[in-house]
Amino acid sequence: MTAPLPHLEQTPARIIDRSFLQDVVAGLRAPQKHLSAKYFYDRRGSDLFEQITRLPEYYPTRTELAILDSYGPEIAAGLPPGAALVEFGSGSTAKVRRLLPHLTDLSTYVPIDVSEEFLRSEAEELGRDFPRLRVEPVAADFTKPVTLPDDLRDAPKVGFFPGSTIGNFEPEIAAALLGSFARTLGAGATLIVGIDLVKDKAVLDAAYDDAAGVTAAFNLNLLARINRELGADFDLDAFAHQAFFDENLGRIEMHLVSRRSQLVTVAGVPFHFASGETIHTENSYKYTVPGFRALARGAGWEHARVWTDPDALFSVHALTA
Ligand code: AVJ
Repeated sequence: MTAPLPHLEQTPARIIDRSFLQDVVAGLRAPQKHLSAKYFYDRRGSDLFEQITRLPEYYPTRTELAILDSYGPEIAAGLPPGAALVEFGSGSTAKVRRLLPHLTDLSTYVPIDVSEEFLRSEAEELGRDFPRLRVEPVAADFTKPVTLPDDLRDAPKVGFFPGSTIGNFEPEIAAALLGSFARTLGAGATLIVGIDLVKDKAVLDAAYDDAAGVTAAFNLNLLARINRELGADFDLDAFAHQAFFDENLGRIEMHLVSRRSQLVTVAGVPFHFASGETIHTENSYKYTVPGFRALARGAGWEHARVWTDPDALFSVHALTA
C-alpha cells in the first residue's frame, strides 16, 4: 500500500498541476527513482534544448536537417498530390520548413501540438512565409489518436514525425504510438519519420554529456522546475548529471546522481536519497535501420524508403500504411 497524495493545503499557495505532482511523487517513490522526460520542456528547458541542438557534440538535429535538405526533392516525389501533411508534436516548425519548399502540391499543413498558444503563433508565421499553404493547427496530445479536421476527409494523408522523438518511448510504446498514427491518418497514408541510429558509444556518450555542460543544465532544470511548480526543496548543487549509452538496451540513459545522503521534500512529502542513488530522467533509444523497420512493421507500417547521411548517423524513413 502506498501513502495517499498530500493535500493541497500542505503545499504553498499556488496553482499546482495535480498530474505533474502525482507523476513526480509516484516516480520518486519507486525503487529506481524516475521522472518523465516530457517534463523537461518548460520555458527554460525548451530554451536549453534549443541550445543543445546547436552543440558540436549533438549531431542529430543538424544531421536530420541536412538529410531533409539533400533528399527533399526525392522525399517529395514519393508523396501523393494534394496531400495534407500532419505533423505530430510540431513544436518549432524548423524541420517542416525544410520540407515545405519541395512539397509544391501540398493542400494543407496540420501541426498537432499540446501548446495552443505556441501552435497559433507558429501557424501564423508559417502562413506568412508560405502564403499559398493552408495551415490548420490542431491542439491535441499526439500520443492519443487525433481527430483530423472534417474537410481533410478526402485528402491523402502524410504524417511527419521528425527529431527521433520516438526514441523517448519504450519500444512497445513506440510501436503503439506508430499504430495510433496509422489510425489518425487512415489507410493508404504515408509516414515520414526521423530516427537516430545506433553508433559508436563514445559519439553517443558525448552527444548527451557535452563539454559546455548544456545537457547537464537541461537535466538539472527538471529539479528547478519541480522546486518552483511543486514547492520542493531540491538542492541543485547536490545532484550531478549522468548520461551513457547502454549497448545492451540500445539506449541513452540520463540520470541525476545524488552527491550525498540527503532528504528532499516535495509538496510536504519527504524523499530520502542515498549517496550515489540516481533519478532516471530520460531514455533515448537508438535503432538500426532493420531494427526500426521491424518495429514499424509490427505497427502496420510497410517500409518504403530510407535516407541517411554519409556517416550513417541519422535516418529518415518513408513508411506506408
Ligand atoms: C528531443 C528526445 C530527441 O533524445 O536526443 C537531447 C532529447 N535529451 N539531449 C534526444 C535530449 C538530451 C532528445 N529528443
